[in-house]
Amino acid sequence: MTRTLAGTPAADGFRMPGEFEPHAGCWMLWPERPDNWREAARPAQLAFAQVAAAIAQFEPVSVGVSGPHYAAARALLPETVRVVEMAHDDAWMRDVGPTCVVSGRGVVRGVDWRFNAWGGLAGGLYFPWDQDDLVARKVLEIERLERYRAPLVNEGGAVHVDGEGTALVTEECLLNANRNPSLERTDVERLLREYLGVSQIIWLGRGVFNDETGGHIDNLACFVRPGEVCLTWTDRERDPQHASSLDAWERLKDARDARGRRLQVTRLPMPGPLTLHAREAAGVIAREGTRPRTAGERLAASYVNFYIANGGIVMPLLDRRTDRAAAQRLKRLFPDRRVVGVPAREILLGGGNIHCITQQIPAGGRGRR
Ligand code: KQY
Repeated sequence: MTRTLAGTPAADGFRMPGEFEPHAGCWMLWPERPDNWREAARPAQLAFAQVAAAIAQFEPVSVGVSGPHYAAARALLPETVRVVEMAHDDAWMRDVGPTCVVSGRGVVRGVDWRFNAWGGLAGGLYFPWDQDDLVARKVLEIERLERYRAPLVNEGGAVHVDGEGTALVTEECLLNANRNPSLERTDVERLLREYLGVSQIIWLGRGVFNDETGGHIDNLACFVRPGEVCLTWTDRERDPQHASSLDAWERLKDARDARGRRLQVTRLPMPGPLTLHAREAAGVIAREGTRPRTAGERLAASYVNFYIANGGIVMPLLDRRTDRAAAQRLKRLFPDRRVVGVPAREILLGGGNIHCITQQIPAGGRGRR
């Protein structure tokens, strides 16, 4: 059994590295729920398999799959991908997996946040979520990494860092009463400092319109490198996203990072607007206690929801009208990485995208433990 540590990462000299720092590998989960994924999750499984194959070109990939789905997943995933039997409630490894931190000597440890399915019984997306809440611990056991159990309801998709002391978060998510009702902003900030090893927290307001996570930062904005952020954007002033992106832009332009730098901000135009088609909604089996899927509803589509791999960017393809421009902008932002697009509408239909279904394990140094 890997040890659960009593202290905090910051006190022990650990920090969360930026996603653009080297990885030991990437973890994913297998989509299975017929009340979230249409047609018994088969189209989503094909999309997840393509994401795993794309990332596996750059770094080792492991996928957690429930026992009944193991054989089918193994058959769909490339041989280079490790498939591990692992119970889970849904397939969002970014949120239920560990947020890893590293020390100056290259030791890697994991933070295991409390998970309540993005809002618990007051607006959460399903019940129960107890298997999801065990996933981070299981991944850390398999990776033989020591664990901090953080006293905060949080998800990996709710935080981005620059690896140099700055975190980017949204008020919509982290101050939502359905996560940590007893905590004030200052309490949340203290816990982020302690568990991410950051000293500066940049608060944006609302996330992407109709994002069922309650405004995750990873759909709205991310660090490209220290000092540089990309932000989902629309020029359409009547679009319900416009005001939130404009507010984020203004806050980012006013902000200073932990090293006192101003941020360079690049706008990444959104696809669409995209909406749920009737035949897509009809393929999801409605169940009490899970979020219903309604034809015509706006999808929280964003190109910011990409994964940074070792030497690569794996980005969602969402709209033929805008995919190429988004890929070109990402190529300019990441000139030293190969940009690979994966058709991702099926992932979007489940409520997130490529960043949300992946979680990196940092490379750390030689002494990983
Ligand atoms: O985007 C994410 N990080 C998670 C989305 C959860 C959607 C569940 N239906």
